[in-house]
Amino acid sequence: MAILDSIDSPEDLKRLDSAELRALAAEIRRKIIAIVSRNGGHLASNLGVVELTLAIHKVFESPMDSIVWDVGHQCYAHKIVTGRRALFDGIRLPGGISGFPKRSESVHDAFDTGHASTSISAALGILQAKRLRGEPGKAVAVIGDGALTGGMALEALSHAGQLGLPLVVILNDNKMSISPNVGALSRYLSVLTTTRRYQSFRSFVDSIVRRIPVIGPRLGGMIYRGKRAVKGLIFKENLFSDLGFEYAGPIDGHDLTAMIRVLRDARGLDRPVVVHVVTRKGKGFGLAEEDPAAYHGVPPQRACGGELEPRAAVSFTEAFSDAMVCLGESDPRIVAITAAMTKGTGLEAFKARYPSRLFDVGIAEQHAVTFAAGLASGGLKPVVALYSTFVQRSVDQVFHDVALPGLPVVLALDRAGAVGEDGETHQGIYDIPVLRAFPNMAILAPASAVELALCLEWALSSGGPVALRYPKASCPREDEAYAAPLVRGRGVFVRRSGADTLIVAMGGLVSLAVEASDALVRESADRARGADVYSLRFVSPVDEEAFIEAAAAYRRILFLEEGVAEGGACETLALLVSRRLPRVLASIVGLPSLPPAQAGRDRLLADAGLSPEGIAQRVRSDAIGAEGARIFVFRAAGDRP
Ligand SMILES: Cc1ncc(C[n+]2csc(CCOP(=O)(O)OP(=O)(O)O)c2C)c(N)n1
Repeated sequence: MAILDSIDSPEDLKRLDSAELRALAAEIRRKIIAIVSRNGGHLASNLGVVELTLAIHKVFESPMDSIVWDVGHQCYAHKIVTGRRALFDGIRLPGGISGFPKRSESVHDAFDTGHASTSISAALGILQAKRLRGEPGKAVAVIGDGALTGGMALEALSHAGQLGLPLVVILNDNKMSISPNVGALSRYLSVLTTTRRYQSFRSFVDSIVRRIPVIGPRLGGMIYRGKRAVKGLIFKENLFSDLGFEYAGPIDGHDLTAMIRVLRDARGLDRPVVVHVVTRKGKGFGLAEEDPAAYHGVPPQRACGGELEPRAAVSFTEAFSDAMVCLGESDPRIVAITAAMTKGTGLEAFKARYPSRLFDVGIAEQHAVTFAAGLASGGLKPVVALYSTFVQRSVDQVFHDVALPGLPVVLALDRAGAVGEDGETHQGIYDIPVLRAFPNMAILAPASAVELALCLEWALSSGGPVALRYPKASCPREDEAYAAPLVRGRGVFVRRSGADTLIVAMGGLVSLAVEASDALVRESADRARGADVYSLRFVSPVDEEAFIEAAAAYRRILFLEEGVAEGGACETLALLVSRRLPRVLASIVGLPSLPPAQAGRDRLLADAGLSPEGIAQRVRSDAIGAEGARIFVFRAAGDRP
């Protein structure tokens, strides 16, 4: 019988010896590889922390001790040993367990994560709460060297050093973010890990300094300061000890015995401690060890033993990538900024072509945006490529440093709209309500590869702040309308045949509306029963007069919002229609504020009524606006009332 079959809770690990734990680690790795190959998910990060997870659960007493996983993408072994072994098969599938920690899923998931660099703040808060409530237990933050580059992590280290609570920070250092880690902090960690001799020398000096006698409080204070000065002279600095942490490491993160020993010591301390663990991303799976970036996240059904899946049509990300390389050629002022997502945002080609004009700032979206604002003030044309969900980190920077002063910064927001299996933390559905409220900000939503390139070109020459948002999807077949020159605030008709109904769509929804419209044309010879399609192009600002002129000929307007329905751009346009064209019935279909967890993009869209069939059905059923209200927002199942 496999050892894993007997692990129903972390308690079951306590009775295993080192050899059994090692065997268990191998079993867990096999399970992760098998399930991730089928369901998709974060492979390399999870394979790297199997021993670390077992050591943590061997030493700490979860749930009394709270373990917070930063980002949370590396929690698979944790899920497997905390009572979710059987459920693991359904990870990331609709109705299955999440690929990230969820308090609603298990008492062992101390905090919900998904976005990086929150673990130290959260674990510190949890520990402080335990202390104030007189509850027992420790708190552990497990943070990668990538996530440590985020400003929040550094803010939290500073606060933890001040509070002095016995927080355990486990730094999982694999030298990788998604791609190789960047920045001076990463370089600093390398110095700590590469100079192992420094460590033994340090403990030697520590033991000598400790032997200096302490006599009386005043003298003691002097000697303490003296000790620090002696150590300071010899070691120059250790960032963590200078911030008030004990520092243990670097430890081989695949050596269970060593880790268990050090973590036991760390658990016994009454001060904050950083345990620096060195792991290998992708450990135990050759392809992932060789190319951890390619196996950071893998799509469902990718054969982990072999080749990558052949690519279908060009994706919006690839279209952005091509457009950046092309426009970069003609204007050397164009520079690109990414927050640890060179690959995900499609900037690898730009980096290869113009290496000095690509800035990977680490997982530091806030800095990325203000750095770009600085570049723009200095006369360059910065494009900050982020996922829509991660621009949320830098909302104030977008407002204060870009929008308000009207600086020409382009935000290229990938994964806008419904996002698949990563779940609710990664949805790209909130950027429109947030960004459209800001002054001077234009928001563009291209419907195709050609239109994306036009939009980027327009954005770079507009002289003001522009967000360009596009989905994680394949680009549709081109249409003449997509290639029409851009005019500020104006959209274009993509289908126009004199139907009764106008579908007003944006970005990735335009081609779905076109499919719906074409299907309606095929099924009825009566043109009036079909639907024309208008692509907004500009989510904001909208040229109201031009829009009213376009809308005036219709009896009904169906707005499709590629984001949350409420607070979106369509709501404002529907109000405009009700004011200016009172006989026209308007309704809005958009995404709910909390879409179902971890369903694929197509399923999320279909659930919300945004599939081509759903859109066509809405037109056919004549339900648009029929409920008696002038503006009707269709609610999807699961949306809040
Ligand atoms: C705020 C934020 N920005 C970007 C990401 C995307 N992201 C997910 S994992 C990851 C790299 C994390 O690196 P590290 O913390 O070192 O963990 P590893 O995968 O190497 O174990 C990034 C950039 C994110 N989750 N949150």
